[in-house]
Formats: sequence, C-alpha cells, structure tokens
Amino acid sequence: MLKLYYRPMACSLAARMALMQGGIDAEYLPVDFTTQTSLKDGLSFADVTAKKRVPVLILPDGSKLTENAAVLQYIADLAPGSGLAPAADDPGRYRLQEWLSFVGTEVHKAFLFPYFRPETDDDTKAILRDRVGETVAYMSKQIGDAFLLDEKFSVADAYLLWALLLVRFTGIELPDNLTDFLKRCMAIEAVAAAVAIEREEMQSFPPRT
Ligand SMILES: N[C@@H](CCC(=O)N[C@@H](CS)C(=O)NCC(=O)O)C(=O)O
Repeated sequence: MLKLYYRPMACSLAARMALMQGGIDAEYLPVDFTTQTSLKDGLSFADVTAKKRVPVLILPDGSKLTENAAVLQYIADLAPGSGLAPAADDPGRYRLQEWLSFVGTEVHKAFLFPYFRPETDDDTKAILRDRVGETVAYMSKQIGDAFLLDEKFSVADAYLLWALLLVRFTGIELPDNLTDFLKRCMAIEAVAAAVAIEREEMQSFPPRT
C-alpha cells in the first residue's frame, strides 16, 4: 500500500484529495514540523526525507517520491479514466504541468510558504500580500465555469484548491469566480471528505512554532 507523509492542511492535502478522488488506498502518516518527527512511525523527519518537506509518498517498492508535481501525477496515473490527469501522450498533460508548476512556484512557494513561516513579521506579510495580487488577478482571468483543464477535477485543481483554502487566511479577498471555483471543488464528495479529515485533525494537532 502507498504511504503518504503529510501535515494536516499543508500542501500534502492535495495528494490526499487525489488519492481519495482516485479511490486509492493509502496509509497516512502525520509529521510534526516543530519536533521534526513522524508521529505514527516515530521516525525523524530528516530520516524520512532529507528535504524535510511534505508530501513524501512511499511507493509499493519502498522508494520515496517527493515534490507535489511528481507525487500528484504519480497518483493520477494510478487512476486512469478518473480525470485526475490527461494521459501522458495527451497534449493536455502539458497544460496540467503548466498549472502544477504555476501553483507550486507562484502561489505556494512565492507566497504561502514564506507567509506562514513562524518567523515572518507583519511588514513582510503585507509585502507578500501586495506581490501576490497580480497572481490572484491572473488566476481569476483564467478560471472558467468548470475546472482548470476541462469538465473534470484534476490534480491541478487539487493543488490550486489547497492553495486557495490557505490564501483565504491571509486577508486576501478572493474574486467571486475563484470563490465559485473553490465551491465547485468542495462540492465533490471525496474532495470535501479529504479537507474535512484534515480540518478536524488540525484542531488537536501540535501547533507549528
Ligand atoms: N518543493 C516542495 C515543497 C513542499 C513544501 O514546501 N511543503 C511544506 C508544507 S506546505 C513543508 O513541508 N514545510 C515544512 C516546514 O515548513 O518545516 C514541493 O513542491 O513538494
């Protein structure tokens, strides 16, 4: 069985959404970033991954896959026909990678990652908020009436949904069509269930210090 190292409501939530939407069984292992410990198997997080970042997906042969873009596409390919990703030889696959890369670099790493670091002060947060405005405006122009690629929820939508759920906690008001996109994603049963599991777990999870 696959194993996913994650932290509740961190970017690894996109992998959980994909696993659940694809109907793929996995064991979920929470990581406490403060103590740098994997809570279920007691491993030091540095021993799980030298990158010390979630998601980490343990594949059936015991090897480790990291990086959201790779992990999400791996999961999607386990569920062909689910709509989680266009097939590898479909030109739409490049569109998927384009979005995964955009969300990963422009929203996640350029904005959310520094914003939620405990050492980031309020002045820096204000600068980050200012800077991400154009990115939010760009996404708002791109979003249509369905999902990023077509009528089906893909792993790019999963990554963007996670990002938007967190953006809402930064004081940025989302344009209406991004809020509608968020609602469309949350109307998918497996996606809503994945988010609900991690929201619930967050209530009693050790805070990040
Ligand atoms: N390049 C990695 C970055 C993943 C990443 O930044 N994960 C965050 C959670 S959203 C993390 O593990 N943070 C650990 C920490 O803040 O100590 C990817 O795209 O998967």
